[in-house]
Amino acid sequence: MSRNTCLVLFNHGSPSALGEMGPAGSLSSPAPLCILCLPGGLPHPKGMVPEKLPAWLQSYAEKISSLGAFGGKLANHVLVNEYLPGQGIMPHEDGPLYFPTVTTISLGSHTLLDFYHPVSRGQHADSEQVPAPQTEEQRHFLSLLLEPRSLLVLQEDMYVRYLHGIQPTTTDTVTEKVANVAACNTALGDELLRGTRVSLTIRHVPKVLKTAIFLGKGK
Ligand SMILES: O=C(O)CCC(=O)C(=O)O
Repeated sequence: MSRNTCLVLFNHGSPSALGEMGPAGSLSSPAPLCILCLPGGLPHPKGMVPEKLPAWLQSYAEKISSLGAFGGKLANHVLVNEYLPGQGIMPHEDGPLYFPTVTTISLGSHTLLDFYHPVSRGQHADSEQVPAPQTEEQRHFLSLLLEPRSLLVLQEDMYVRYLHGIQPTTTDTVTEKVANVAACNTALGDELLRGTRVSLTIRHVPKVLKTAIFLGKGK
């Protein structure tokens, strides 16, 4: 295994690239376990240290890139998360370090990916900006059912304007908020029991360093 490969090392959380996401969870938290992140860790604002993907991941990266998902560029970053039933990921945005398209292959179980309006800013009479009181439920406006062996391509407004997250639950109810029911093997009102899900989040990081030697130099 190369230096930048992390295997079963950390729970998904914390990095500054992830907009409104909360702090890193402990291993007992309802956050997924990151079982593989290539190159290791999240991209650095100064640029990502490039690393060859293993052949099995490279083939998915190439297939998805050939669909034009990354504006003609090749995917160069893959995050593999494992979610046990009851685990989810807090509403977050993926941030500006990635090409603004995220592609996700779901394996094992289904899940519901929920979309949220960002916390809106209310305007005071003295023009001071204050967060409007909104619950997460009020901000949740749409969900997508991600079936096993499906590929999700998320871009444009769904990437840049809204937050996405997965509820830490063991059962999902198919409600009218699930926008892709017609395309799925399910019906309104169904209760779907979650199993273990592994997601491959495949992205393109535009800012890539030529060599690791630049990291840590200067400001
Ligand atoms: O596992 C998923 O499907 C979502 C992962 C995600 O939102 C992320 O890595 O930013």
